[in-house]
Amino acid sequence: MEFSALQKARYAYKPKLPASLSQPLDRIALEAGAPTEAIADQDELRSIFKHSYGKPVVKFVSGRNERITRPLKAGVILSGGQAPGGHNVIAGLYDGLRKGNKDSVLYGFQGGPAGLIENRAVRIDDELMDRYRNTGGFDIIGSGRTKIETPEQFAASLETVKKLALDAVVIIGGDDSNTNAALLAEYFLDRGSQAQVIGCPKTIDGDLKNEYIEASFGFDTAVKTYSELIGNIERDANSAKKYWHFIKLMGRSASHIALECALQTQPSVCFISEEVEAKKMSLSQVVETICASVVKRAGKGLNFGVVLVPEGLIEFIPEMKGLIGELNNILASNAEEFGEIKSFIEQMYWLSFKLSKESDAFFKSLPPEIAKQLLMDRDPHGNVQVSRIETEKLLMGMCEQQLRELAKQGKYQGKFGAQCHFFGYEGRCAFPSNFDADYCYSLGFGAFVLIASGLSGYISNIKNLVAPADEWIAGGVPLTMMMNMEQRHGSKKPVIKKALVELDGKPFRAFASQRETWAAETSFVFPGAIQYYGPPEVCDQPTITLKLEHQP
Ligand code: FBP
Repeated sequence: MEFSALQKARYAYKPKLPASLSQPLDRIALEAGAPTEAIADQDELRSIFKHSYGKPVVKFVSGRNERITRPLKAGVILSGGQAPGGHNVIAGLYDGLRKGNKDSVLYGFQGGPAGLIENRAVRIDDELMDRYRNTGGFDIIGSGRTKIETPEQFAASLETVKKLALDAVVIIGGDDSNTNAALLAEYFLDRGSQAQVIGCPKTIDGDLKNEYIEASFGFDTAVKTYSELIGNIERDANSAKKYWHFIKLMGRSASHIALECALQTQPSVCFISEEVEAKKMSLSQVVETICASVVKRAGKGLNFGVVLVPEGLIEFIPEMKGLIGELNNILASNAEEFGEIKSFIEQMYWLSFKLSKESDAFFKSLPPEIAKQLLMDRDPHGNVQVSRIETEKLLMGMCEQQLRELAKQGKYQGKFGAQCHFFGYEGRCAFPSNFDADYCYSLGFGAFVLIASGLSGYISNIKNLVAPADEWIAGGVPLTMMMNMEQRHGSKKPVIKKALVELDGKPFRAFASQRETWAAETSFVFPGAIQYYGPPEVCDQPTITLKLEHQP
């Protein structure tokens, strides 16, 4: 494989650690707080997590730690969608283990959680690790979306741990994967295994966030990459002055990505799914919002603009949410029968007997391509794969129709040409920003300290992220503390609560206070590419979301 000049230069980058993790290893001690409670449904969770519920939050401080230098064997899993910085989590974990004891061993499970179930492991050594430091992607060991849920899968995971004589497993993933980490930790303890399980907060979507997890890793790099691309398109729109660009952005459920990109680039229109749901906006109201900006700008001779659409929007529009919910249940309970119906027309006919009257009518009103996309396979967690639904095209087509109507009524005299884009995979494997490179390395190093200190059922956490890295506060948070019970596939399950955009939060309020101006006047900002070398105000800035959320 050939390496680019940037990749070679990034190999030499030394990620920064918080001061508490930069001291000699035997000086990194743990300070534990009081026992904790889950955010809700405490009694149910206490009975599910008999051995791991209610542990204290821990912080790394200066002090003596005699256990930290014993030899350890750990395994690591990359779970779910790629996020920039995953390789550095592994690097931090690997370096911590080897610094603790040169006989320590790290295995990487290949292809996500399935690698643990099927015991597909590769031993990570210096040569392998050094090829991936400070690089994007998850290709060092690959990732996957398998969920460890059946008794057989739990038993097989324990079998692997025993065969490899592992002291610990580190699961790098989002809310679902860290829920799985909590369940695995509990299972191991219940079966008398000493193997510990530690999680790390990953997802570009930014929705694994709470008082202790200020940001999930990968969000910083992904939003900066998308913002560069959006800025480039804004510049093109401002130059050619002939297109409206409809840009769908990743963010399966929460709209944190769209919100940050809007704050960075000031587009003409941006939707925040959480607001659409709260205001119960129908699909036609969403279209009307875009058309209002098109008409206003056309009145000033500006027949161009940029619309940001979070991919999760489709599931937050009430009539669509109802339809998707019904489809999920119908398809899950009639999978075989549905699988035998080959043509789309027949599928529609079959569904018309199963859907409610309202959902059936709405389903039939959608363009056939979109209706087909709504019937595609669900992911292993039962979610619609929103990245495969072309919401941007749906909205563009509906705007075209609406504007034709307005023109007939003499309410619009502009010229509407449109282009569609989807920015998702473009941002998930970018070279991690300095922020993500440092944050991820620190999370991995912290995971090592948690393992060496004998903890299980914890997630590695770093706080104070708006400050320079040496002032970051590192430690661990018990996973059960972030959980509640939610309805999943017909029964109540313990899950880590997803953080949606808060409509009374500072980032949303900053956006809402400016969007009317953006809708009428060209207010574009061109952030340019992520910079890795140069002054800190260019290279080492956290996201606007993080800064606003932690503004005193
Ligand atoms: P995670 O929640 O696993 O981090 O994945 C997030 C994401 O990037 C979403 O934004 C997107 O909808 C989804 O992954 C796409 O998944 P896939 O890679 O399976 O197409």
